[in-house]
Amino acid sequence: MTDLSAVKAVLRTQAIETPSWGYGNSGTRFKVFAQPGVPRDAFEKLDDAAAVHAFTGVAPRVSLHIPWDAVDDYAALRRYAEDRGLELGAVNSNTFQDDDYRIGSVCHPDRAVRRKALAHLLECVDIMDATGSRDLKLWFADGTNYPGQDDITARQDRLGEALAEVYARLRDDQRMVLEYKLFEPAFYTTDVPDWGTSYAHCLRLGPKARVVVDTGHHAPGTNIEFIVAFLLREDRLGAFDFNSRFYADDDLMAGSADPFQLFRILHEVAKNDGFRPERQVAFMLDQCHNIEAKIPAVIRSVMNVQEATAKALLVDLDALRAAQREGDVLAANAVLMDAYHTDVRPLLRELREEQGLAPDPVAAYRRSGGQERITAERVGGLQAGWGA
Ligand code: LRH
Ligand code: MN
Repeated sequence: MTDLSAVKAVLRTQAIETPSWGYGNSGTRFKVFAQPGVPRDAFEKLDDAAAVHAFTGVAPRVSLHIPWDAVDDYAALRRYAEDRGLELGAVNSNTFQDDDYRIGSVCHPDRAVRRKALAHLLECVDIMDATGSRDLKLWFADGTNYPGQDDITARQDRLGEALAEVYARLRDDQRMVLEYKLFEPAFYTTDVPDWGTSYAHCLRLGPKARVVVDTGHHAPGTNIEFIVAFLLREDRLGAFDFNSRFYADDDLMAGSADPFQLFRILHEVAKNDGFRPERQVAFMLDQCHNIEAKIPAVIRSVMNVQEATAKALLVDLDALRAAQREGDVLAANAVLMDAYHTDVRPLLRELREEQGLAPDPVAAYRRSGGQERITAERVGGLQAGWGA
């Protein structure tokens, strides 16, 4: 039988990093819908992230995206965050929104364009020095759309060269986490398309390089928990970008499309001690709230990750391993399904009350009038968004 106080101990220390861009306007190529009360700058995004942390108690860090969150004084941004009980998390580079990057950034055939992209990556490390962030998060839109457009191997050489220069710039307390994605915006080759490519580059670079698993970046039917188990075994799982999808990189609320998959992924994390701080796995959300209100959507997503985590921690590992040893297929599967079918909401409500929080954060936020207040206050100015 699983010890509930041990489960609560892990849940109490859980830290889910929320994306600054999740509070801004976002959309698809068809439309980016503006919503009332959306932040106009990085400081207001931090205010919204602080609201999520205030109601959930487990969202103490915010990921930044440069230049979407560019400010004149990053030390001031850090103080602003700390004054609100927040930490600044991963710094995300952006080499996918400049006309010069039409056929690539660090993989571009033109050395001058590669140098420009590299300069941006190095600037992001300078920003990390000021924000106190540990992780440089790298996702490259780089790829090709047609066979023959460019040389696959040459592009890997260019990528490796840029990553090595960035790696050399990292302090000992800093890391780079390399994100892969099967396709989009490139539709023939993507230069970091899968976990194996990211992992191989990380191995070449060194121990400060790890892989980011974005749950929306795989071919349909991919067993993501296998990738997670493998990377944990190799000590190369750096971070998750949690979201969910029905089709492609839909970036929907984590756990909303496939809560069972999120549970299976977090079961591999729990079973391999991935929640232990010393394993240094960052649990981040990477979502876009194209049609739904942003702050309640992030609160709901944090709760979905909490619920999947609680269920994963409730798996009776002794019973599971006994059934696996005996080759008792049905019994082993039943142990996992028992945990998955456990209603953990009473346990989480109790935990929140013990932490002095309202048992239902979404309802509490609605009652707080926070949404009405920011809608009334944030009038005029340019709403934050992807700027795509
Ligand atoms: C790319 C991605 C990446 C971020 C972006 C907002 O699809 O997952 O993590 O840079 O979304
Ligand atoms: Mn992502």
